Amino acid sequence: MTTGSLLAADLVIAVLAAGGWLGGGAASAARRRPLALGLAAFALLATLARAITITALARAGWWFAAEKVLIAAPLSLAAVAVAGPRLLRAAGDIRSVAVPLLFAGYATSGALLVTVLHGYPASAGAGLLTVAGVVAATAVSWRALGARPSRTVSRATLVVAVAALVTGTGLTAVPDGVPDVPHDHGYRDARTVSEPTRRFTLTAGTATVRVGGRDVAAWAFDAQVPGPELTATVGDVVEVTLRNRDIGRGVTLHWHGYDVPNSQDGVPGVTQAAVLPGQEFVYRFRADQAGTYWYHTHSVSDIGVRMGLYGVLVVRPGPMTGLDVTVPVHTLAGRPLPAPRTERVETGTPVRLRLINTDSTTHRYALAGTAFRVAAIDGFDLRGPTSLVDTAVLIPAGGRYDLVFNAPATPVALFVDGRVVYSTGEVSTATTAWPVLDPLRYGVASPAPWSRIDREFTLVLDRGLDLHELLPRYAHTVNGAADPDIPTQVVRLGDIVRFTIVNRSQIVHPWHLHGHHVLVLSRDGKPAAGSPLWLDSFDVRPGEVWEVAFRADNPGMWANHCHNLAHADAGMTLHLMVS
Ligand SMILES: [Cu+2]
Repeated sequence: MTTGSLLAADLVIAVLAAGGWLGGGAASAARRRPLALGLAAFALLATLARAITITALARAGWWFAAEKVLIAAPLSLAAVAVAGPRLLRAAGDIRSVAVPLLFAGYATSGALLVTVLHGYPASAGAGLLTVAGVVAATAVSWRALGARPSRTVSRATLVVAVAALVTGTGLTAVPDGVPDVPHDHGYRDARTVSEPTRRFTLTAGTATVRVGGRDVAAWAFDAQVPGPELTATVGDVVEVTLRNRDIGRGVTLHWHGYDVPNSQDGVPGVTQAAVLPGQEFVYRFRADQAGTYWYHTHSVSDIGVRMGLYGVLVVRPGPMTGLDVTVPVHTLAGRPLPAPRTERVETGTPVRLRLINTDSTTHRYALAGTAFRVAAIDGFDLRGPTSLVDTAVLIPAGGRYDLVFNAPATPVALFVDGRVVYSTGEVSTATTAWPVLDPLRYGVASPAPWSRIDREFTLVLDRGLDLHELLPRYAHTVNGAADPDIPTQVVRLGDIVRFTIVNRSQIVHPWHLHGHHVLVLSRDGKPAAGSPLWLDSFDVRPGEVWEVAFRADNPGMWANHCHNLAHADAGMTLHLMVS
C-alpha cells in the first residue's frame, strides 16, 4: 500500500469512527438500543483499526503521522477507555451510555479536525484547543441529557479551556524556522547585456480565439493562444518587450525553466511590478541554456495562464536539423489545445517532439508507431537514454519532455490523454494500458556533482485553515503556513541546498523553484538510479517524499511554489533568498 493510499484510508477510517460514535450516542439518547450498540461496536473497531494506519504512517515518515500520534491517538484511547467499558455494562437503560458515546464521538471528531484543518506540524495549542472543545461539548451534552456535570468535570473544563485559549494561537502560528526577510522591492536594473540579437514584442490583451470550432474569450499575447513561439540559438541575447493593452489585473513574463537573472524573472511584487494597461517592460537575458521552455504571465497567474497568457520558448544549440515540433498542451475554456495536426514526414527524418504541459495538472503522453528516446526533460539532456516502445510519459504541470525518433515508413501518432494531437498518418493503437516511464530509472547514472550539503529545508505540503487577515480560507500550506506567512528560506550564494519535499495531502503538487534547476536525489527514500535529472517542475504525489538538491548560484529573491497555480494562489508559495 502506498503512503498516499494509507493517508486516504486513515482519513476514511477516522471519519467512519467519528460518525459511528456520534451516531451511537444519538441513537442511545433516543433509546434505540440495537442501533446504538451496533454503531458503537462499529466505531470501536474503526477506532482500534486506526492504530494500524497511524503506525504505518509513522513508519513512512513522522510528517505523515505527527498530529495523529500526538493528538488523535491519545484522544482515541480516551474514547475507547471511556466508552468501551460502559458499553459492556449497558445492561440497563441504554440512555446511560449516551454521554460516554458522545464523548468518544467528540474526541475522535476533534482529532479528525486537527488533521484536516491544522495538519503538520502538530502544536500544543491545537491539542489543547481540541481537548477544550471535547470537554465543553461533553459537558453541554451531559446537561442537555438531564445529567449534571460534576464539579471536577466543570473545573477541568474551565482549566483546559483557559489554557487552550492562551496557547490557541499555536493553531495559526508558523513553526519556528528561518526568520522572514522583507522582500526586495528596489527592483534592480536588468544585468547590463549588450548586443541584443533576438528582439520580440508581445502585446497582452483580451481576445476572442477559436478553439475546437467555438469562439471563446481569452487573454492572449498578440491575440493568439498560445502566444507567438519565441526561438533563439545558444549565445543569443533575447530581448522581449512586453506591452499590456487591456489586462486590468496586470501581466508579466516569467521564463519557466529558464534560469534568468532575478530582475528578469517576472514575478510581480517580488522581482518587478506588474505591467498595467498602457505600460511596458523590457526583458533581457542571454540564452545560454539550450532546450524546451515556455513563458507565461505570473500576475494573477492562475487566471492569467488559464485564460491563455502563455507561449513556447525554444533555444537551440545550433542550426536546426530534421523536424522540430512543439506541442504545448493546454486547456482553454474546457477545450484541449493544440488542435490535432497531421503532416507527411519523409522516412528517416530525425524528429524532435517538444512536449510542454502548460496546464495546472498532469498530462499523459503516448507516442505510438515508433521506438523513441526521451532526449531531454525540463530542457536538460538526459545521459544515455535508451530506446522505448509502447511506453507512456507523465508530464507534470509546467514540465517538458523532448522525444526523439527517426521517422519510420509507417505512420506515427502522439496521444495526449488518449487524444491524437500530432500524427504522420492514420494510427489506431490503444495506448491507455501502456506502462509509464519512471524518469528516476531511465538512462545512465553519473556521480553527484557535490559531496557536501550546506543547507537543508523540509517542505511539508498539506491543507489547513488559514486565518490570515481574519479572512478564513482552506489554504494549501507549506509546513502549516500559507503565503505570505511561510518563512523565506535564506541561503548564501554558492550554498548546496537540499529540499526534502513531503506531500501529506490528498492531491498532487507539481513543485517549481524559480531561478535554479534541482537535481533529484531520491523519491520515497530510494535514490534516483537513472540519468541525472535536473528538473524545474516535478510532481510530488500524495504520500511521496522527494529529496532534491541544487547549487544556489543565482542571486536574488526567488519564488518557490506549487505549479498547480490555483494551489499557489491559495497559499502554496514561498520564497528562496540567495545572497
Ligand atoms: Cu499544489
